[in-house]
Formats: sequence, structure tokens, C-alpha cells
Amino acid sequence: MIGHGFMGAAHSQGWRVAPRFFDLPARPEMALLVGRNAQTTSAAADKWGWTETSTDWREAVARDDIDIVDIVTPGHSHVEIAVAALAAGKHVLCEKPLANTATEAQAMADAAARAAEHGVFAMVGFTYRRVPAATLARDLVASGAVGEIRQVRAAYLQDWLVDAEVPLAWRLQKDLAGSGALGDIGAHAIDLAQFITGQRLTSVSGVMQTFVAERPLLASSAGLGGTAAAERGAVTVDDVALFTGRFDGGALGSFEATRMSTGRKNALRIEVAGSRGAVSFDLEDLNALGFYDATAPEGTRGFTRILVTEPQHPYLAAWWPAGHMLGYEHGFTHQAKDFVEAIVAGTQPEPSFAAGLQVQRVLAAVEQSADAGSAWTTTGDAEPALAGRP
Ligand code: SOE
Repeated sequence: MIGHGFMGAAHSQGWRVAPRFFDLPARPEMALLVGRNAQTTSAAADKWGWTETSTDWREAVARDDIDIVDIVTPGHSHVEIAVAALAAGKHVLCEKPLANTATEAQAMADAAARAAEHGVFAMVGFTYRRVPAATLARDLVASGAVGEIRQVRAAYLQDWLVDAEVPLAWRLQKDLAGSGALGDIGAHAIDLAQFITGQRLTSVSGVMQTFVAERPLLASSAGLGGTAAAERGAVTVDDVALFTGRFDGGALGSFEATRMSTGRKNALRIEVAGSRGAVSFDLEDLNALGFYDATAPEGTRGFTRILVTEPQHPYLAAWWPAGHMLGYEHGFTHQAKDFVEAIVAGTQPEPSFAAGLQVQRVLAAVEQSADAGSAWTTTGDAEPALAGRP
């Protein structure tokens, strides 16, 4: 695994736990943790259970005893590491968003397509698909339970940047992160909306805003002269991105990605409204799925709160008895399980780098639209032929 920040902790949990709760066809070994600083990397390896450490990712991806490279670094380094690892014949799991630009994502998708011809596979880490309630939502929609999809409402609400004194972390710097709330959490909303509906966004109209233009530098990046608190740096990404979108299946979508939603900590909310019903999911209540059946007998209709903890629900047979809840980290365990199973079976794990590229094109279209006064902007996927469309 290359990197060891917040996602490094979450991915380590997934690799550590997956073989102990799922009967995997191969047992992943947490062989090598790579980071820039030898001391902090060694401490992380001891804490999370990695056997060896290195400060040289190029040497790591070239090793014959390494089969999988898991990239959990900031977005600016994804393309170089992933292309090198795939060329070296390693299967690659890469955190979201796939890259910082559509051009970088295209290079990664091309490298993955070449590698797949030799049975080497790549996957991008949109883990929320693997929350059982989200997978159940997808299954219900695919079964026709909500009928023709008309509206998709997706909002990823956080508030960790409301305080103007929160330091200038890498997620707030365009050269490292590519964009702010849009790419970091908007990418999750886009992927999950498309996963649950089975439809793709084809055009968008967006607006983006940075509310806090300067923040204190982190101590590590403050100069020798001043103190961290005294030195401030420019925020070069969005705090909030709002956009509407058209889907290729004819649905209309409204999206929010914000780190300024005071009081909301990690609320990824998706509601899909159709001609026969609706599903509603909230990551802050991730063991439950709301389901409305418009065909139920009149007088009995209402949103049902399905507790998604039964053994017949996705992934649940490996866990606890009904009502004993899962958490944020289980999506990462399910991700590791699905990735290992696909690699051993010789099948393409989803979401693929091609899927990651499509999300990157939506992100790029939102930024392009926001720069052009919220003009409708196509994502590159074929527009739906809609009768009577203005
Ligand atoms: C920060 O916004 C963050 O850690 C994202 O980077 C993750 O992808 C998301 O799962 C939780 O919030």
C-alpha cells in the first residue's frame, strides 16, 4: 500500500479483516507499506500490521513478490504510480477520485485496458457502493421496484471547514487534490447516484464557491521564521459545489458537495424517485434504507425503514445476527473482498478505471460549467433523446 493517511487506515482495516470474515480464494498479505518519511511510515506499519516499509514506491512496484498495489496517496500522484504499477503487472486499487484531471484519468484507464488484456486488473475505491443498504438500493431499483426513474437527489454534506482556522491541508490545494468538495465528496455522490440508478450523467450545470480564501499553514509547511498560526496560505479549491444534471436514462439530478453544511458530519444522502416508488439512503444512518411503494394499498403507503442487517442482505451473511450494526469501515472490507475475488476469478472488478474516468469527466464538466456562468456542459457520454426537451 502506498500512502498512510486516513484512507491508509481504512484500507489497512479492510485488508486485515476481509480474509477473517469472508472465505477468500486467496489470502492477501499486508507485505509492504510505502511512505515518504521512514519514521512515520514505520509507526503506521506497526500500528496497522504491515510487515515491511519503504520510502521508494518505484522500487516497491517493481518487486516480484508484490502482486497488488493499493494507492491511497493524494490525487496528484495517482496517475504516475498506477501507470507504473500496471506496466509492472501489478493489480491496482486506487482511491477516489481516480485522478486530478480527465486527462490523467484517461491515461490511467488506457493503462488499465492494456493490463486487462494480460489478466491484470484495476479498480477505483468508491467504497460506498459496498455499504449493504446502498447495494440493496441498487438491487431494488434494478428490479423495477421504483419504476421509471424521474429524479435523483444526491447530497454529500460535511462541515469540517466551517471553522476558518482549520489549517490548509492537502485537500484544500488544487495542485495536490485537483478540486475541493467537488472531487473529494462530489465524486462519491456522482458514483453512488449512477450505481444505484444504473444511469450515467450526460450533461451538467454547476456553480462552485470558496467561502474561506486563506487558512493557517500546517506546522509542517510553515517557514522557519513565522509560526504556523501566523502564516496563512491561499485555499485554491471549492468549499461547495452545486450542480444539476441530466441522465442518459431520462432522469434529472440535483447534486450538492459541501464542507460548509454546518452540523452535517458525513451525510451522503441519495433519494431516487420513480413512477412506482422511491428509495432513500443516508450514510449517517448507513444500516437502514428508506423504501416507498407507490403501488401499496392506498392508506397504507409510507416510507418503510428497512433495517439492512439480515443474512440475505448484501455482504451480511459474513457478519453478525440481524440488528447488530455495521459501520463506516465495513465498506473497505467488502472492497478488499470483492477485489481479491475478481482478481482470482480473472474478471474485471467494478468500479473499473473506465468507470472512474467517466466520473472524472462529470467532475470536469461541472468545473467547466461553473467557469462558464453555469452553462449546460456535456460530459462526453451520449445525451438522451428526450421529446419535448427545452
Ligand atoms: C474527506 O472529505 C473524506 O475523508 C473523503 O476524502 C472520503 O473519501 C470520504 O469517504 C470521507 O470524507
